[in-house]
This record gives sequence, structure tokens and C-alpha cells, in this order.
Amino acid sequence: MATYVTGPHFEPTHERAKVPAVGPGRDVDGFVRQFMRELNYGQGVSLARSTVNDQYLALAHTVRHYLMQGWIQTGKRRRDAGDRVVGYLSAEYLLGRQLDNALLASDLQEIAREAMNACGLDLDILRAQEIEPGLGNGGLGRLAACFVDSLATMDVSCIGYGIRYEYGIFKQTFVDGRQVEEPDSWLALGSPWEFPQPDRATRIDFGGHTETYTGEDGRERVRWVPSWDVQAIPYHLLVPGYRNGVVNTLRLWSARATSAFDLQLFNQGDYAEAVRARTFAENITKVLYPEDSTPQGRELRLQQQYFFVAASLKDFIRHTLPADFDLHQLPERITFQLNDTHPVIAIPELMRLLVDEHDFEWEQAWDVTRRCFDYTCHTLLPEALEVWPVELLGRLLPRHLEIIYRINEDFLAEVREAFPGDELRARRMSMVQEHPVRAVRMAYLATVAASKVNGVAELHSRLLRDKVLPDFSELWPDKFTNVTNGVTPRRFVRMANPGMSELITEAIGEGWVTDLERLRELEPFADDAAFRERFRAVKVANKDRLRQLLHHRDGIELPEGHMLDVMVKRLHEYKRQSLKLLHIVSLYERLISGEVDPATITPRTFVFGAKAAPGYHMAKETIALINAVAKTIGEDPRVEGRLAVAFPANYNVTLAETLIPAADLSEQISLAGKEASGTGNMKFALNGALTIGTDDGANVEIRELVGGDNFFLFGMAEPEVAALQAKGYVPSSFYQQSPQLKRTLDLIASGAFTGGDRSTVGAVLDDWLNTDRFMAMADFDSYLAAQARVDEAYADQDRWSRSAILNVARSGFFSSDRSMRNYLQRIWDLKARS
Ligand code: NBG
Repeated sequence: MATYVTGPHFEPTHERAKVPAVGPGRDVDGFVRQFMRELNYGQGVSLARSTVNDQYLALAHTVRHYLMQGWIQTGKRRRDAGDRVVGYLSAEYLLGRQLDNALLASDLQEIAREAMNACGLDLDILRAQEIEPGLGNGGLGRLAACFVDSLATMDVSCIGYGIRYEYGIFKQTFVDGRQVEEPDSWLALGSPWEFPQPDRATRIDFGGHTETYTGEDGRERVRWVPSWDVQAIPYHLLVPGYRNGVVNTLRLWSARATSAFDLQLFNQGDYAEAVRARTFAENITKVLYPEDSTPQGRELRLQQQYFFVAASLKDFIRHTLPADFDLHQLPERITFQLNDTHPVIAIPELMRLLVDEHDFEWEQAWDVTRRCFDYTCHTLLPEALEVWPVELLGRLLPRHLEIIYRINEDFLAEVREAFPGDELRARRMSMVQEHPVRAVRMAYLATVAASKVNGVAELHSRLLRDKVLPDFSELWPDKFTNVTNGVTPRRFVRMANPGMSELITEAIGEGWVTDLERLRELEPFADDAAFRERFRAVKVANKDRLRQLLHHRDGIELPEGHMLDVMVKRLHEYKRQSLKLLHIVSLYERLISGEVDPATITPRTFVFGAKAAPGYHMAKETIALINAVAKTIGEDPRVEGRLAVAFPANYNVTLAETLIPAADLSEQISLAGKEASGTGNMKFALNGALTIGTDDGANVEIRELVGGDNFFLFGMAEPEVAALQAKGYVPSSFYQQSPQLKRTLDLIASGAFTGGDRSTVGAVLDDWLNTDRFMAMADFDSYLAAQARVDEAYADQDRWSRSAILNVARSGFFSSDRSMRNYLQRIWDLKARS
């Protein structure tokens, strides 16, 4: 124990008796003392002279102290036990702020608040100082963060491997309503939550060529002769479990040049050339790829992918396993989960390590490799399934390309044996596509190598089996399974919605935080008028909180007393922010045309939050149009107090935490068959918002669980979408048939939202009427009818609150703890300790 002492070394003797041997005292006094020490000796300032950033950093370091003992002990316990580890390989972790979560996990919220008060500081001001690490684009990265939270809370041994991007997801601002991207320098003011380990750096090779040679045993062998390399430096982040003393690890890799710069050149005065190599190497982890579901064949992206998985595999084998470990037993010590296709290059990398560096026979290596990997697919859009041109792979990773070819050859032999004479099938299933360019289909490689392949919601897993990978599911029906996504109740309920959490705990005890199905016990309270009243009061308070935040953050003034109708998620055509926009415009049109008296409608505020990939033209046009509509409506006295549209810039995890608990209505309106799961939908339901949604992704399961009466369903189901597609979809025919749609589009076309300028909306209208790939026109009437049902339901506040409470009570299934239990059972064959 004594070797782990990190706590105070100069406590007054009488105090020392009170505090535990390790770590600072768990009381206000102990906290204050540790904080002052961090401020004085860590930041090097007095309290009087300190800035808010100094105070925040000192506070973060203080809280970190309380986690250290758990972290060290967890690591030791796991090593001693020789645990099988879940190696979660993910190019993205959208973590959100660390301070709040660390305080919650270690049960220090109250102590910290009082301690800061005692120092004359306001905890909320310090919390607001933290810039969240935005190391992910959207749902996929946030899911990874929820999963590691759950694994720590369930005391499952997990290392989350990823990339320490110097710049995370861009910071969005609006200029004249148009999106402008700014770099997200989340590290600029210090990064108190990470532990660099430069002494554990490892070299990662790239480029060059391969050579064959005869080994000492007379066997033909292959050697990769790379042409350049970089260093991978690991940074540790702590992943605390909820009040169980467990702290798991995220291991994120940062790139450094192998020789910092060429000293000779530097001495000769050629500074630029001297640092060129360094810049080149360090570019690898410079920025997060902003593409979401629309990957582009970018060389740097492949470099990032190989960089982090190669570093992770090497590191696990060298540093986590005992030195004399027999790699034939590797599957007994690790199970790598491939989070989408980004880390799939790990498969040929493990083959290379085993065959080229550890002298395995090919078949043996393949057997070990297959047992080490499982693959999760997160999409249904064909363009989001990564392929890497053979030319690029051969240039960057020549040995890996050879290995992929060999894996493919063996695999196709298996296919031909199973389906003799079916050459078309073999060609369809090949990991190497020939058109439009020769390229490796990473999803196929993953599917072949993985023990299990899963989708992320029931519907998605079914479509994955039947439509995306039908040949593979025919060959290996047992390989395919489903795990419906989930979200962590710690961050997204307990932390984000303290008012509702208190109410729930008062009603059913606090066990729900780690056993979310217990929310069921709330069901009877839906019929309790006093409870409903209090539930509504919490919503009102949450809306106030949001109003204050948006006032300070964005200068947006939200009206009071409105229904809050929220659509937050990445901007993508398949998600159909445009359909939401058309609803708003149609409502506005009916009010200003006199068809409907503004005084008779339910006052509504629509809130959007969405980033568009910088190169995604249609998405950016949609943002501009939403902002234009928001502005016009905001300035129109005819609808004042009845209708408002707010679009705060830079939607992120931090904003979500205040926005979601305030929402009444959750918009989940993707075209059926396109949203793999969605996880925002779960967060809203768990915070007592009702969903208006299509039969898509996890909406299907939400509706099943909360009940059709408490969910507003609309639009085509997936088979109808497929049928309409097959028949030939003509969006303009809907324009002709639906008077409401016509009036709505005509108003936009008239330039009513663009200062009379018709040209700026031309491209968007043209797309809606002539292409409309995601069939917003076809679902428009049905969407409006569902919105009318929303108004009707909302008018009866008692009924609405009942539904909202039932949404909470019946959504316990959507905890990421349950998702993790499913992975443990269906995929990893592991047991949780708790
Ligand atoms: C996203 C899906 C979402 C899903 C998350 C997490 C990608 C490639 N996919 O529907 O679009 O909820 O993954 O599974 O980001």
C-alpha cells in the first residue's frame, strides 16, 4: 500500500489520524487543503492572484487525486488476476466534460461545492471553464464513451484504445446564418485529466516494401522493410466507475516524430526543412476527421487508423501481457471490439505480428486472430462502408495488403466450396472490389475475421443481415447478432437532470442509477396527480436552466411557457432536418395566411442543434435555411409569443446535458431504414420527452416499450420505403398532391426567408422536388398529421405528464449497462463482476 501514497505529506499530526492512509481526506477540510496545495504548488499562484483557469485546473487535479488510488488498485487487481480484457478499439470517444462526471462517480459533488464555497469560489463557474474533449463526431463516439463508463461501473476489465486528436470536432459558429468551422483547441488551457507516458512510446512503421527470405528453419518468410516511421506516445485518461472504486483506462495515442528534427539542417539554418519531418509525423494525430457517415478516401485517415491500432496491439502484447506470455493463448487474455470499420486494419496487423514477428504458421495465426476480434457495424448507408484503394494500401502498408489478399484467397476458396459453381457469389463476397477502383472492402474483411458481427438496434441488425451482408449471413448465420445501443444513466440522467433524479430517488430509492430497469417502479406514479405536478415543475425548472444557459452562451432569448420541440444530432440528409424545417414553415404559413389564428395554437419553440461536415454542401445549405427561417419568424410580430426557432451554434455533449432534460418533444424523424439506432432518442425518452418519430432504428424499440399511446409515429415503414423506391420515386408528385406541401414550398421559393432573394434557395428546392433521396416529401403529410396529434395531446397537460412519466419508467432498457451485459453474453463470453 505504502508505495501508492499520493496523498498529503505534511498534514498536521492531529489531522492525520482522520484521513485514510492514501489520498486526501473525504471531507470539506481535506478537500480544501488539497485544493489549496494544487493551487499554490501545482499552479504556482495564491488564491488571491489566481485566474478562473488556475482554479479550475487546481480543482481538476484535486478531484483526480481522489481517483488515483482506485485507478492504481484496479490496474493491479486486474494484472494479478490475469483478467481477460475487453480492448475497445475506437477512432472516436466523445467524452464530454470530465469534472462533473468525476465528481459524480466519486461522490464528491457536495464536498466540492462546499469546499469551493469555503474558498469563496463558485463551483459552477469553475465547471464552466472546462472545454470538453470532443474526440468524436457524433453518436458513434458518444456510444464508445457510454460503453466505457458502463464497463467501469460493472467492474469489467476494459482498455479503451483510441486517438488523442490535438483538435477534436470543430467548433461551429454562424456568420450570416452560415456555418463556419473553427479549430477546437481543447488542450490550449491545460489538460488536467490526462497522463502522458512518453517512456512507453512505441514506433509505428509505414511505407516501403516487402522482401521474402528463407528463415533459419528453412521456411519461406516475409519481411516488411518500411520507409518511414513515427512514435506513438500513450496518454492515459481515467474512466471511473460509479461509486465502486473501479477506475479503468482510456489509452489514447499521440504521434511524434522519431527524431524531433534534423539538428544538422537546423544548425545550417534551414529551420523549415528541419522541422518538416516533425510536422509531417505529428499531423497524424492533429485533427479528428470531420466526416460523419461520408468518409472520403483520405490518406491521412488511413494513417490515423493504422497508427492507433498498431500502437494498441503492440502495447498490449508488450506491456500488458507478462513478458513470457505464449501468444497462442492470446484470445484468453483479450477480446478486441472493432467499433465500426475504422480499426479494421488491426486484423492484418495482428496476422503480421504473429506470422512475421512471432513465427506462427499462417493457419495458427488465423485461428488466434479470428478468436480475438468482433465487429460492430453502425450504418446502413452504403457510402459509409469504408473501402481503401489498393493503390493506397500498397503504398502505405504493403505487407498488410499482401496479408489481406491471402485472407481473401483462403476465404473465397471456402465460399467456392460451400457454393460450388457460384462464381458470381464469390465475386460479390470478395474483400476486394474491382470497380470503380480496385479497393479493399473493410466491412467484408471485418465480417470474415470477426467471431461475431452485430448491428446496433433490432431493425438495423436485421437489415444488416438481410440487405447489407446477405451472402455472409447465409454462409455464417450464427455469426450475426444484435445489441441495441444504450446510454449511460449516470451522465445523461443523474448528472444532467438532478431535479428529476431527486424526484425518482425519492419515489423508488437510488438503485436505478446502476440498475435502470428499476425505473419501472415509477409506473404507478404516473397516476399520482401530486407526482405529476412535481414532475412538471422539474421540467419547468429545466427549461429555466436552459433559458439562462442560452442567454449567456448564445445571446438567445427563449420565450417562457412554450412547448419545447427539439431536434439535435449531426446534420445529414437522411436524418431529415429539412422535414422538420418544412413543418415549421408550414405552421408559419398557416398563421400568416390567416388560416389559423395564432392565439389558438400551442405556443412552441423549436430548437435545433447540428454540425454539418465541412465538405457537405447540402447539409450546410440546410443550416443556412434553418437560420434564415429562424430569423424571419423571430422578427415577425404576427407570430410573436406563439412561435420561435432557436439554433444555438456548436451543439456538443455539454449543451446536450442542459438541452435534453428541458425538452418536451423529441424529433427522431429519419427515413425508415436509414438510422442505424440513434442514441439521442433514448436520452430524450429517459428525460421525460415524448418522441415523434418514424419506424426506424431504436425508435422501434422505444415505441414498443413506452407504448403506442405515448409515442407519435408517422411516415413510411422500411418495406414501404423499399417499395416506393422500387416503383420509382417522384418527389414532385407529392408537391402536386399535397396542398399544404405546395404552399410551404412556394413560400420558401418566394424568397420570404431570404430577403426576397429566390436564387439562394434554388438549389435546395431543386433537390427536394427532383431528387429528395430521403423522401421527405413523401412523409410530409403524415408528419404534419402526427404533429397535430402532438398539439392535441399537449393541450391536456395531465395526459402529457402521464405519458412523459411512462416514457421514463419504461425506458430503463436503454441503459448502456444493459448493452454491455448483452455484449458480455452474446459476443465476448465474459461475466461482469457486478
Ligand atoms: C452511428 C449511427 C447511429 C448510431 C451510432 C451509434 C455512425 C457511422 N453511425 O444511428 O448513425 O446510434 O452510430 O451506434 O456514426
